[in-house]
Amino acid sequence: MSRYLVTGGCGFIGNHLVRHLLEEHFAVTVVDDLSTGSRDNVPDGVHFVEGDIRDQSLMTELLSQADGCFHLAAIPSVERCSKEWQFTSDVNALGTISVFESAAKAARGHACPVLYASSAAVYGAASAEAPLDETMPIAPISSYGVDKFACEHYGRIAWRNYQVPNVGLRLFNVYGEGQPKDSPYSGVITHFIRALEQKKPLTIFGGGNQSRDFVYVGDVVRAMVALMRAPMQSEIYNICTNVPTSILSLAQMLKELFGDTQEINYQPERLGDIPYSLGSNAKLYKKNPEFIYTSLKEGLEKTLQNTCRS
Ligand code: UD2
Repeated sequence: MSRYLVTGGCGFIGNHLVRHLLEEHFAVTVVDDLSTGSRDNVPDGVHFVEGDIRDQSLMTELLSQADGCFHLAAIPSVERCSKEWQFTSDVNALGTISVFESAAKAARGHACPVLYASSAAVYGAASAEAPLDETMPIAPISSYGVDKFACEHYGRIAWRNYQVPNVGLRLFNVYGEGQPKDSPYSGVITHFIRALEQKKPLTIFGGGNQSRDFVYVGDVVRAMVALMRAPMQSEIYNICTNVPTSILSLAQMLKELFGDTQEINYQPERLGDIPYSLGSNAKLYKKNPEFIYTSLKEGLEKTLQNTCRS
C-alpha cells in the first residue's frame, strides 16, 4: 500500500486531502506544527507527527517512509504575510526548500515526488480579461505571492539539480466546509455563511463587482491525487474552474439559499484587493480530460449541508 506524507494535514485543504486519501485506501502520515490547524482534524488511522517542515532530519526520516509528499503547510494569508514578512517567508519559501532537500536525501533509492501548493497570488494584479494561464508573465504584488513564485522556481531546481519530481498547483479561491469560521484569514464564502447563520447582514468590501474563480475543495483534492499518481518532472497547473463570479452575485446566491432578506452592508474596498481573478484550466484538462468541476451552486449546497451537520 502506498503511503503519503501530508504536510499541513490539519489545515482546511489538508484535512480534506487526508480524508480523501484514506477513502482511496492509502496510508497517510501527517506532519503539522498545529500553529493554525487543529489536531482534532486528524482522522483515526493516520500517523500524526507534530513537527516543523523546516526540521530537515525529521522531514528526511518521514520522507524516507513515504511514496510521495503533499506539501500544503504554509501561512496562506496575504495579509499576515505583509505584516510578518520575514517570519512568513521563512515558512513559506525556505520551508519548501527544506521539503525538496529532504525529498532528495530521503533514503528510498530514488527521490520522493512532491506536490506542493502554489497560489493564484503569483499572478498579482494581472488583468483577467482573458483567463490567466500558466504561460503568462508573472508579477506578484504581495510577499506571499513572491514566496509562492519562489517555490515554483525551487521546484524547477529540485528537479533539474536533485531529480526530485514535483508539481506545483496555483490554487485559486478554494472554498468548502471546514474553513475556520472565526478566522479573519478564511475566505469570503466562509465569512458570508457565518453572517447568514448569525442573521447578520453580509459585508461587501467595495462595490461587489470584483470577481473570483471559486473552486470546490473536493475537486481540488481529487486533482491533487490524480496529479500525484501521474508521471511528473517539474510542472505547474492552475487549479480553477474558468468561471468568474462577482462577489455581489455570490452574496445573492447565498442569500437565496438561506432565504435571507437583509440588506447588504457595503464597506470601503480592502487595501490591495484585486478586481478580477480568473484562471484557465485548459492545461489540467489536457492532462486529465475526464476531470469534472463542481458548479458553484452545487458546491455551495454541499458546503452548507456539511457545515450545518458539523
Ligand atoms: C485569495 C486567497 C489568498 C491569496 C489570494 C491570491 C483566500 C481566503 N484567500 O484572496 O490566500 O491566494 O486569493 O490572489 O482564499 N470580501 C467581501 N466580504 C468579506 C470578505 C471578502 O466583500 O466578508 C471580498 C474581498 O474584498 C475580495 C473577495 O471578497 O474582493 C475575495 O476575498 P477573499 O478574502 O475570499 O480572497 P482573496 O481573493 O482576497
